[in-house]
Amino acid sequence: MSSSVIDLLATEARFGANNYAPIGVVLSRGEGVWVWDTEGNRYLDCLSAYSAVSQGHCHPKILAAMVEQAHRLTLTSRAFHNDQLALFYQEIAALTGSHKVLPMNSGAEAVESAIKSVRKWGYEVKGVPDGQAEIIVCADNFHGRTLGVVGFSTDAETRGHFGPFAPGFRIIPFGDAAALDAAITPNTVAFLVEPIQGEAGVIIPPAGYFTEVRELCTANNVMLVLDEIQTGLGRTGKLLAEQHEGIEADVTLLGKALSGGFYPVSAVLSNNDVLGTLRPGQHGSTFGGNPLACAVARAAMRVLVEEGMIENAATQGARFLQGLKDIRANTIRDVRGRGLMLAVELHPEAGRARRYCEALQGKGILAKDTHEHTIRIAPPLVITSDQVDWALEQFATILTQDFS
Ligand code: IF1
Repeated sequence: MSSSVIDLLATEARFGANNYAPIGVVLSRGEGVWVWDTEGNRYLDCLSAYSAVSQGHCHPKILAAMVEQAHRLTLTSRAFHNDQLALFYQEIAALTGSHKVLPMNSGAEAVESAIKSVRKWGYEVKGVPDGQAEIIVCADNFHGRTLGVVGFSTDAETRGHFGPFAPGFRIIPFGDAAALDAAITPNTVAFLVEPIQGEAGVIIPPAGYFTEVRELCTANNVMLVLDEIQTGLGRTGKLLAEQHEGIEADVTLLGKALSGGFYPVSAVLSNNDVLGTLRPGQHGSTFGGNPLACAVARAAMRVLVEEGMIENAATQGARFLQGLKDIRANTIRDVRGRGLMLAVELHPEAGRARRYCEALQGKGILAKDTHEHTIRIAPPLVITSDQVDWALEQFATILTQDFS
């Protein structure tokens, strides 16, 4: 590492809150699936900023839309209309089939907004007594970092010493429809769940789980809220992960790739009832729905469809998954994934996943460990067969080494 890079790291360490432990690479440029560090080394990005850069780094059409809009108008607040918001609504509704849209910024804000909305729906439409609304969530969930959200996390690091927390949440095991059935009460307003649990290690629920979940929610007048912030917009090889299950959520949360990584843009999508309960003055955001965000999101959605990225995620995801399964290495305990949301779980004796990610860095691949023993793999959806094959060679080399 050059002295200037060492200076950057030292300055970060000196002034920054110490809430991250990044891999030791300082990135300064990106294009498509590639990123470059300050020394000019190139890496295949197998994290895509936790799936936010699905369209590839610095996609030229999203960039052009952003620059063009930034020259004209960036922020008006919602005190006035802007000429991008209606077009954003129209296009996201057409893409997803949703009826109502609430634009926010971060993913966690979308989750918070959904919680507020389903509670309000519960009181005003379902008839739950005031203050009694219950929301069911799953163990090992990840829905963001705000106080409301970490309050129903089951991860000690995520929630430890941040309390006291808001009441009104019940936690059940993921993938267990009987547990949902047992947890629903007359005061249950919603079931909030990830279609595939990302942070938990890319956990795919048993086949048929979501069909049963959908039936239980419908039968009990409970809103099914799918957090598709990570799984949505093509990541799993379909526009929405719910399509693999043949179901439709009542409320869908999108974020991350909604802007192609240019800017924080999130959205709550719902049927008419849930977002219909919000009246002027009851919810909002200075930046939510701003013209720059809308222009960026419109371009990000357009290229996803026009450039066949969703189909490519299905095709290359299947190739990547099969290639990982074909690697014969006794370090590997399990390989799983859907589309380009993949994970390799290592045997605990094989050593920590972090070591493997550092070794991958040496081979020109950036990937991120999760939960000690799992390597998460989520490249941009524009990855080609040749790039997948090259990545697989690097994975094979690293996984057949022993870092224990
Ligand atoms: C970090 C994980 C990924 C999410 C789902 C909401 C949010 C996220 C399903 C909140 C965010 C991120 C945040 C990031 C780490 C990351 C993550 F490892 F923690 F689980 F992606 F896999 N719902 N996930 O995955 O969205 O407010 O961040 O925009 O550094 O905390 P946000």
